Amino acid sequence: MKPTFTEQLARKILILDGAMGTMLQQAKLSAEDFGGEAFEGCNELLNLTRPDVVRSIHETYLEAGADIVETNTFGATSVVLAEYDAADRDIEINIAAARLAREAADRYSTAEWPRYVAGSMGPTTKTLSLTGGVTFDELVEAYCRQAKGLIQGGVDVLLLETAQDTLNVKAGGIGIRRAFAELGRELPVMLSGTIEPMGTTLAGQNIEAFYVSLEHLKPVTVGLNCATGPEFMRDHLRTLSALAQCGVSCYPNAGLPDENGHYHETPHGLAAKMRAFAEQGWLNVAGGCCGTTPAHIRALAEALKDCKPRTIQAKPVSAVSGIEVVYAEEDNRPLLVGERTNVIGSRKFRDLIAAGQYEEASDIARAQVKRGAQIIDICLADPDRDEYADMEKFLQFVSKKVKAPLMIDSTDARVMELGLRYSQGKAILNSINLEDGLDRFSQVVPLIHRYGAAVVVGTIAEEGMAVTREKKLEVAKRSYDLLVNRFGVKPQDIIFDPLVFPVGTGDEQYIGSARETVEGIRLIKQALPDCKTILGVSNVSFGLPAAGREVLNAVFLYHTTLAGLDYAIVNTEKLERYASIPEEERKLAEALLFETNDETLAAFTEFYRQKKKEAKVETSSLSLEERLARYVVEGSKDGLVEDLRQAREKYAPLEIING
Ligand code: THG
Repeated sequence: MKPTFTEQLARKILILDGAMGTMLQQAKLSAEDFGGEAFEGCNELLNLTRPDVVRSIHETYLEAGADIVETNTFGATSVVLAEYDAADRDIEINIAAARLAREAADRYSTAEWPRYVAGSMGPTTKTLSLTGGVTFDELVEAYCRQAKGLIQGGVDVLLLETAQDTLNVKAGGIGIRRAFAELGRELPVMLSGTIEPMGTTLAGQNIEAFYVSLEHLKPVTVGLNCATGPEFMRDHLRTLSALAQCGVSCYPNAGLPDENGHYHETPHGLAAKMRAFAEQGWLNVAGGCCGTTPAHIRALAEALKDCKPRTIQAKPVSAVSGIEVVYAEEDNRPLLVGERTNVIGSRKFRDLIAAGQYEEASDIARAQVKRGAQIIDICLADPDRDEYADMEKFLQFVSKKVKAPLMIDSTDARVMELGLRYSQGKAILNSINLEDGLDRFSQVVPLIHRYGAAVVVGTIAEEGMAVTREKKLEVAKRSYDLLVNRFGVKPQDIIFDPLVFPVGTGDEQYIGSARETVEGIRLIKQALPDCKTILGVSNVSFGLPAAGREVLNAVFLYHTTLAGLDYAIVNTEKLERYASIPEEERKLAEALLFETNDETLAAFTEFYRQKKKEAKVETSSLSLEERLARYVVEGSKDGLVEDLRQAREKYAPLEIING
């Protein structure tokens, strides 16, 4: 029996065919061949009007040694066909194209050398992250229809290629799964992205971010095509090969095009460069894109015929992404999550959102990143407002303004889903727990599988919030078992939050809770080493004098980090460095954290009340000139507006600027 595509992929480096477009150009087709002048240039229509031409191109590539031929359907989604007023012919075109390729492949297929058909699915002419002009759901629908046509026409594998925006690919992946469900049949899916000469996709991601953002689609291969010649793909391919938990594909253009759009890489040149990749052990699928011809594919097949296919060496990583990727690793703990884009946690942010000043509100996210935030927590759950509507508006701004991964802080699964539909990257859902039994898990986990995401899991169960270390561990283990074994979540995508309670509110039930949280982290990390941990660090200092809060937060962060903390939600603009905290203050903070009682609380509070008074005296004893200098040197803005007004009365503008 003929081996399946996936079986054959394990046996050899599969040779994918070369360009379709170049070959069609050489066929010197007239407007009539396309079905009239209005359709000239719509290559996909040729599957219906000139099947003989398309078939013979497939055969030429099979003859040259291709294991896989691609259907002539790169632009055969309704979204693209609409440009020729042919949107409603999408299904018909895809079925016909798949049949043509199928017939050709079957004619060449033998027991010793099986041939396969990949259903080509291009990026369309619109991108969700950049151009707009199409909605997420429209793309899902268009890709679903294309996939159904291709599957019905008999392809072996679907190939989402020349991806420039992972949000389009996510929509494509959802459309494909819908097609599988409707047809009751599943095929493997290959993903191939296009990295521009500047080193990223058009939408800004590098190959790592690209992979991390799409891993949830469980592709059979991920790789690179188009854009450039092979040499520019070298570093991206090395990186991808080290990361990917699936096969790796590469089918470059025949070099960079010249000003006339011609490609100059020779068959021999392309084959030699690809062979060098194969010798590094980076390849499972190799072929050609724009400008490549049957001669290129023949040379490639010959050059790779005794190279071994890549085997997966990499361990699964724990990573999230926005436009940029962030790895959660032992050596970069704790990752800092900016807390200020939170309507509950920041009055300033809340007021900006309430005033509809989304641009300014998203500047807060940017400021957090500028001061060290690697991820941005976003909460728009203002009880007086429509969270869904606010989230939708804010995401449109923030997704353009920060490259960092987003953390969607909400209890509403609809709001979480919205967040994922605006993230080209792999976001974090914050959070779920067992408070209402399995309800939250069953609502949110499907989103993780559908869009790709990591998830924060609070140690809260039906009986309430876990306060002791043992209870935190118990709830974490129970959640893990359900999430991993029942819901199919990857351990690397689970981030446990063992909960932080305030130490300064005098609340009896939380006495000793800071130590329990530190030890809870230690126990969870020991028991579930593939999972990560997170804390909302600033919770610990609720209600304390502002000057002391950041010191307490920093000291708590230090101890939780020693215990293994992976992510810390903090105000990165205010975060104190532990090492620069004077010993006296550190001791006051440690006493309050770990020996919480009336005396340690009073000592801490008194110290910072006093300190604040002294600080006030200090600045007001400075002259206007000294204060102005301080704004520049320290970057502080307290009192700046008033002092600038005074300065303007005293000096000409140039004098202020000059000195
Ligand atoms: N775990 C997880 N997510 C969380 C938390 C957590 N998200 C929200 C919160 N806790 C973490 N974020 C904040 C944000 C702000 C503050 C504390 C925690 C804060 N804000 C000032 C206050 O309330 O006093 C507001 C000051 C202002 O208005 O500017 O302290 O634990 N998973």
